[in-house]
Amino acid sequence: MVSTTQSIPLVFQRLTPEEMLARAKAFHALLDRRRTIRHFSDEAVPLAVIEEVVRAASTAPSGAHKQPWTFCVVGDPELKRKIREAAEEEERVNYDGRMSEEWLQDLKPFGTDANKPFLETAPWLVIVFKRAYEVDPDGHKHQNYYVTESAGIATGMLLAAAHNAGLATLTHTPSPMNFLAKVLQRPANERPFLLIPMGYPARDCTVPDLVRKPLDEVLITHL
Ligand code: IYR
Repeated sequence: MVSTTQSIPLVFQRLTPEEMLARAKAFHALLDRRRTIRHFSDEAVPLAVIEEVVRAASTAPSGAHKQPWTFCVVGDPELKRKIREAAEEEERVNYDGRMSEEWLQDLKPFGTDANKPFLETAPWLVIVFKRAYEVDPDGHKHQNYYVTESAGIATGMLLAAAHNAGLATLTHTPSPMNFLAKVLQRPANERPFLLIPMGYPARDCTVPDLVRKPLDEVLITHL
């Protein structure tokens, strides 16, 4: 028999058009102040804040509500050191020939290189794993659906929640990322998706003077 979930009344706050527009504008203004940073302060951030941020991310919609994600939160200096070492090893190969000339040129404005001190400086590293499938204790496997889309949405919500909580982030992809599953001893069904250092910006933190695409470049309206 197909199991069903009991339906309950939706809790939904209906807003006036004026409230909708005001809130949409305020939310855009909030998100527009989010910047990826690469210079973190080593100041401590309460774990309780990170936990709430992960809780917010984990409200994301997902294929068949399988919630195919695991968030590893790392504050242990020894683990952070291991992660930095492994990431820098991969990045040295990337910068020394695995990335194309065009790619290296495209990265010039960001001043990135194979050194990743932020992996030790930031008080917290949040590593998002996508769960390719589920495994019962008896070894029986179950499918997950739209795993990449689901993990991507959850990660977007994680970044927004962190920013809203007053934390800065970096979406880091030290590819290939398999070393993260090894260092963090994750099971075979979990695949590293993104590594996100979280914390306060360093006092002298600067960011590239980027311009976001205007609405008419990203929006096509069919009336
Ligand atoms: N993973 C490398 C390279 C890198 C790639 C992209 I695309 C970026 O937007 C930034 C960096 C690194 O972290 O240096």
